[in-house]
Amino acid sequence: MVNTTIKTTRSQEIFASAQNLMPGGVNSPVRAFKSVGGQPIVFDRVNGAYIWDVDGNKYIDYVGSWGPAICGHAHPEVIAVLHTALDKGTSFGAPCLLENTLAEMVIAAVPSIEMVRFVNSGTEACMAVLRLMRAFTNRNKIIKFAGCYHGHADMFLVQAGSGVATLGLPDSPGVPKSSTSDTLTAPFNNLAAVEALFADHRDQIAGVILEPVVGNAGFIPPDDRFLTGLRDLTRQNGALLVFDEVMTGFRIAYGGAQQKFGIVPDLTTLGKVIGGGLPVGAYGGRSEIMSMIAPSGPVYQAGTLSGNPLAMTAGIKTLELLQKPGTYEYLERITQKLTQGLLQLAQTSGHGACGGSISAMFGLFFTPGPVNNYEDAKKSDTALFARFHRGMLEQGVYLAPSQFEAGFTSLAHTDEDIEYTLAAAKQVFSNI
Ligand code: KE4
Repeated sequence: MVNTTIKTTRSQEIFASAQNLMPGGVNSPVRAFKSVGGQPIVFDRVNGAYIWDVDGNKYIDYVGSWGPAICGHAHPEVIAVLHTALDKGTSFGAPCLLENTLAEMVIAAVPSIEMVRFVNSGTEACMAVLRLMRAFTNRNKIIKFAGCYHGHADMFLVQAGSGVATLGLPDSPGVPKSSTSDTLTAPFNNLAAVEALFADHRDQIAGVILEPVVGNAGFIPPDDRFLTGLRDLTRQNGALLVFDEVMTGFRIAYGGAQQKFGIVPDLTTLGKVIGGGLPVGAYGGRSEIMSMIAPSGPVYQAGTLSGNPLAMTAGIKTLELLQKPGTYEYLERITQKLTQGLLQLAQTSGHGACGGSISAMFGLFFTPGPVNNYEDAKKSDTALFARFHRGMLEQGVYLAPSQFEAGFTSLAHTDEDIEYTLAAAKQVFSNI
């Protein structure tokens, strides 16, 4: 499996024609390798910890479809139940028992969730939760954190204005100022900045939304008092605390980051893992808040394929597999082994690096660090990261194609896979 120079002829052909068919040749920007350069890889199939490209190259996969593949790709038990479900049709557009079953599992697992609504993506979940926050508090402003990603809805596509206490400025063409003017931004892990925003906008802030462990600026865990501090500040100011656990849900722990850190938000968004690789999102929280959602309440949200029987089926089986004893201990062990090994190799080869892992989520920054927020993360040597990414690809290891993404392991990754990855990294670090 050791690739010295991977053959990418077929990838190049397919990607060249893709560029004439879809913007940038992709259906999601990060897949185009823009931040690591070089030929994007076109893939053909996945299984367990591995992914194969259209030229037949095999890679150990640490992207895992950006989170859903926590049990390993194409888990035989997930595939089997999907085959059975398929014979009953692909979509009902009407209530089905599977929605009850997955809802009961999510409610039983996630401390903040008494009632849940399924949608089709994390973006949809975050859009809906924002509307709900505003309706429940009758306030319009929200606080998010620089570097945190909550999907591509207008209200979240902001950059902090000059300083950190000003209103959000659109971060993309097509996003009107009116959509972002109520979005305030603060640095992650900075309680004082949040306190200042509450003081400057007293009684106007509906809530605070964050990735409790950041994965979209690279991997940035919360400081010890940060989550507790946000819980206190939101309560003191009559605002809601929202954990966007689309990435961390059922990955950091079975009950998500909120179970791991013992902080119960008012609302939670989910996605990825709970659909077992099929399109899914969800938002949930206290019944008092969720009952405002149509048709039980006035806050409108809807979706043709929400609660889709195939996504529900894959999600149910995935969560059943994750309930097995020893799951999270295994994920913690192999991910620590990987991350600590990579850090040690980077440092002994003279590259400044920092990073870490929690359960099956990890990250590595090419900067001495520490990295406590997005500003720190941006000090990373992204050119070095790009050379590392390409080198590892040549060695048959597929890492997320951006310094500002997290890495994902699965129950299918073995000690041998980790040891192979570390041997490959040793070789790559010596060459870059
Ligand atoms: P989706 O709309 O992509 O299902 O979810 C949006 C979202 C919301 N919240 C968090 C914390 C997320 O991580 C995401 C999506 N994550 C990215 C990974 N950086 C998806 C990969 C992509 O955009 O292609």
